[in-house]
Amino acid sequence: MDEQSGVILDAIIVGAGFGGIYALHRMRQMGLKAQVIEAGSGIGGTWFWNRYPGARCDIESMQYSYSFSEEIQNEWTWSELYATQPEILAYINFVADKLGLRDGLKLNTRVLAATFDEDRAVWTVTCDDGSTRRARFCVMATGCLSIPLAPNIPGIENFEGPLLRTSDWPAEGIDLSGQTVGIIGTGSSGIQLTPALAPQAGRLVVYQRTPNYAIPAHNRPIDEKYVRTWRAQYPKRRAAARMTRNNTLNNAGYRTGAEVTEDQFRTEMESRWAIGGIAFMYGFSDITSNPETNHRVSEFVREKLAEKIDDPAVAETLIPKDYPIGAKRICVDSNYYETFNRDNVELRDIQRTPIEAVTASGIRLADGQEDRLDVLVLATGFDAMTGALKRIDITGRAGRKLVDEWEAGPLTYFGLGVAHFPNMFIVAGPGSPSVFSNMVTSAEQHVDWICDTIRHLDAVGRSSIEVTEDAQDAWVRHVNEVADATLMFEGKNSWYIGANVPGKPRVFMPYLGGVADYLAALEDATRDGYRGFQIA
Ligand code: NA7
Repeated sequence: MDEQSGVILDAIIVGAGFGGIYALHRMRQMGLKAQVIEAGSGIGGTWFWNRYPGARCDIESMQYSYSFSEEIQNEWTWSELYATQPEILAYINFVADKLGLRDGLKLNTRVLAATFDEDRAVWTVTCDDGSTRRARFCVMATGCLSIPLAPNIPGIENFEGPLLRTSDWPAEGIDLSGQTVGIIGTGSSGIQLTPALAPQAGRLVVYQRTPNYAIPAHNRPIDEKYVRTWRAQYPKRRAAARMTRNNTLNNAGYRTGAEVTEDQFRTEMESRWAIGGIAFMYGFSDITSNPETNHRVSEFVREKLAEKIDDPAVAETLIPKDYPIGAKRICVDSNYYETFNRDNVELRDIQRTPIEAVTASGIRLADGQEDRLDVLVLATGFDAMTGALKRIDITGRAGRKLVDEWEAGPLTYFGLGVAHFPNMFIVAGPGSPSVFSNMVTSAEQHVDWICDTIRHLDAVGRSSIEVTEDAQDAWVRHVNEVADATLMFEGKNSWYIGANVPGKPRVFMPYLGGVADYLAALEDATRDGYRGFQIA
């Protein structure tokens, strides 16, 4: 679709990740005129940009995939338990082609501003190529981890070698054979990248500020029998996943830590450790809310990690000790800790001995030690959840700016809409289960609700829907109350609470009440005449 001068679209969808692609499909099915605008030169969102070696999803591929089409579920065959970034990117491209969506995508175009015209109930969206488009609805499918952080590390601009970022790794790849490579950052990205680069690099130096807990993935190829079983059970399993806390089948335990004996506790932990992955965190119902249960689980993991690391001094630095497991986003690893047993890999504890400066040829630490590096990689994280939305100049009713409304933290109703911003929807945004769930199915659920809502408005001959301030205040209070009853504020520099970004308000952003209860509450409000929304 080309420039739409004079034409008012039904919807502009910002972002061509899983949410945006599904939104375009659903809207076209409904006969609506919609267009996706995407900054990247291809679709896939997170999976388009984060192409670093080792990048992989940590939700199982049979679950981290669209559920809306049986045909797609049966046609696409995943090759591994946890899909690699290239495979996920190939999958979303396969879906876009199969559904014939290409002509609804405007790539290489960044949305700079979106302004609501109250008199006509129309959004005007302005892009970085100077073009503008108008639409009745604006769907922000902008992603939760799409704005990389530019870390404030002194002298970084002086480094003369290649400076790479995990969040926009060169699409053509880069040969690092024999090079001395420094990696700053040991979150999920650093934890996946380190074991992937170590065999290739001549020497790898990893700069760790906060140690992370990672559960082994035990990734493996999946065979035909496994795929057949899943396909036969898909409807039942997808329905069961919707009834969980995170849209994922994790075989969640219903007992609290206090309800089990020490033997039962160990048996449960050992069996989950042997299976691996995020399901480990669902062994007991109160791991992230009860300090005692959490302490037992954290201790168990610390013991397991210590067994993997040969050098006790390295183990001392690598194993987290002073914050509860799960309070920082849990990582899933393949040989991360073991990689530090290699002769060509070194760990620097920059919490104890900070980076003094990046120099032209490497990194100098506060104790004067200097590492000469050929290549420096930043795996330093994102301005999560609110970053992408706050970078668009969004103006709602009466000239209100989203950046101002969200100055003290994101305000939403169900994570779907914001008071004073009529006809603007967010997909898997703050205030919804979002990053605490399977993002693909959560995006589908949001898009379904948005499309059903547009259908409802059209059916009753109304042109706008807007969250009321009262409903928003009550929802935000509820989101905070649920988070306050957990250990989530104790994670060191956690992006869940904005603590990884200097100056960002410390607010727990995703909704922790669980997908099943969330969907039930949303359905209840919707059935009750869109309670909490004003329709005009
Ligand atoms: P994360 O999890 O935010 O990790 C970023 C890492 O970078 C983390 O270890 C940070 O240490 C470190 N960091 C950030 N800024 C600095 C500076 N200035 N100096 C030194 N170290 C720094 O991002 P990821 O990309 O790994 O993962 C994001 C999500 O993607 C992940 O949670 C999954 O959901 C998938 P810190 O912990 O702040 O001390």
